[in-house]
Amino acid sequence: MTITFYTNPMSRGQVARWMLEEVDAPYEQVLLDYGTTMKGAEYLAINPMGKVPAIVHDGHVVTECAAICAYLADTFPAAGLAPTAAERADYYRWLFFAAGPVEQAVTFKFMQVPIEGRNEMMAGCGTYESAMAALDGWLAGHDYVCGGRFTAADVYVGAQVAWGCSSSRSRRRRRSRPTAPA
Ligand SMILES: N[C@@H](CCC(=O)N[C@@H](CS)C(=O)NCC(=O)O)C(=O)O
Repeated sequence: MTITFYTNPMSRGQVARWMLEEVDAPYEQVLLDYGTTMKGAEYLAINPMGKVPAIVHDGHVVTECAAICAYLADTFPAAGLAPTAAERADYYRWLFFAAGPVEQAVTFKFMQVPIEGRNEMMAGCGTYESAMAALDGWLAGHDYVCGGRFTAADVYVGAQVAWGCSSSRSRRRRRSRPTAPA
């Protein structure tokens, strides 16, 4: 059954698109605009957050990039991107770590919200440095997120790393941009 893929080309929807292509799923895309169709009643009935991406497959809605990656890996097993039983621990551990702590840490850093003092205990990501060190420590010793082969976790974790790198590059570019004369 064809998947309906709701997205905007300038969004995390590109992660879902990458995964749709990896599993070779039949899909049709619906492009939504920020602030208008993305917040319209029709789309809010699919994703009440009014955010992309979302997919609808066989009457089921899946939102959240990491969930979409895992769902597609499970639903299209011929692509071989779902974990085996032996790979599952590392797969879920780092998939959820990237969707939670890594995403939070990068977002706080991009927004220049410091996590200091006792807040570090409350914030699930700890500090940016601790979250990055944990991921870096794992990837330094492993070519893939789990099991020595490419899985859906590599799509998602890889996309999060690429997004983090591009966020910090665009922040540096914004900082170095000359200010317009008053
Ligand atoms: N946790 C969601 C985040 C989705 C998200 O924030 N998408 C942004 C685009 S990258 C969005 O749709 N923003 C539109 C808005 O909030 O109005 C995921 O991983 O899919």
